[in-house]
Amino acid sequence: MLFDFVLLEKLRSARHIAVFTGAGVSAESGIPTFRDAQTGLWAKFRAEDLATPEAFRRDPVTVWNWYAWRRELMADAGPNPAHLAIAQMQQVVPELTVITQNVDGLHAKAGSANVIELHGNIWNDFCADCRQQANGKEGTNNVPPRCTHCGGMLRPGVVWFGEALPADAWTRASDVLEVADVFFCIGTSSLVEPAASLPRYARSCGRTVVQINPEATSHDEIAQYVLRGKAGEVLPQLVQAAWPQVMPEVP
Ligand code: BJW
Ligand code: ZN
Repeated sequence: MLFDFVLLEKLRSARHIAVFTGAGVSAESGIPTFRDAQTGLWAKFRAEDLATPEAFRRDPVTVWNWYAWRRELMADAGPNPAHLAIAQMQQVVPELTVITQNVDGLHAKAGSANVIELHGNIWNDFCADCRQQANGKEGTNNVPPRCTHCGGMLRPGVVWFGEALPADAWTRASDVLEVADVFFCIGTSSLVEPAASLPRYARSCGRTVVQINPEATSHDEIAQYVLRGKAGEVLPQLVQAAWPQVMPEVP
């Protein structure tokens, strides 16, 4: 892929780069997205039955087991060339912040040091009653396991529909937009609020917005650069073009 010379210059001179990611970044690791036709989770399952606090109250066993299945998929998955290219950019950009909607922890596994998880992390269970973190100390004989503190049911540490995003994560993400020179928006359908408003906010703050996605999304309109393709293919090529010293040539 050939890249715009001005974009490459903007990347090289950036002091701070923000990388906002969605499920598409982990697709090439074998983790299903949510809304892709046929392969997306919501093509087979109903979000209302699995990813809301009401669903957990109604049927905690089904919800717990669905997340246990997702955890198995994620435990077997490793970072793909997109995660690795993002982590490699840290070597050449003075500051790089990943703002992710993903709950799989693969950015950290790839070596990204500064990751803001807007929708939580699937491995961080906490008690649905007293909200105490489980820290692996849960009683394992029950489904869902019980809180050692109050006996309440544990739930996965993700943000469900109708729940607020972690306040500190949201504040940190908003602060990054104020200072980042370039804002990447990668592998998200940009349909879920409030995260989907971040690229618009970044643009209104005067940031250079770069969208990477094989499909069109509403954010194509606000991005100055739209790179059409899979993140695991486009990102390594882009990093190689901008900073040949950090990445060997991609065939
Ligand atoms: C590739 C690729 C490759 C494929 N390379 N790309 C305003 C308007 C309307 C509604 C709302 C609103 N504000 C709030 C709402 C309600 C709701 C919402 O947004 N609903 C809309 C869907 C209609 N939002 C909420 O409820 C949020 N909470 C909230 O607003 O609280 C308010 C509140 C305040 C105070 C007190 C109480 C409440 C919470 C949202 C939580 C979302 N949770 C989920 C589940 C997480 C746990 C889990 O994993 O199970 O988060 S839903 C799901 O969607 C998940 C994702 O993080 C999120 C975003 O999905 P993402 O990442 O964009 O994935 P996809 O599948 O949609 O897209 C994949 C993309 O990748 C596609 O574009 C592909 O083309 C692309 N792709 N292969 C690059 N190889
Ligand atoms: Zn508890």
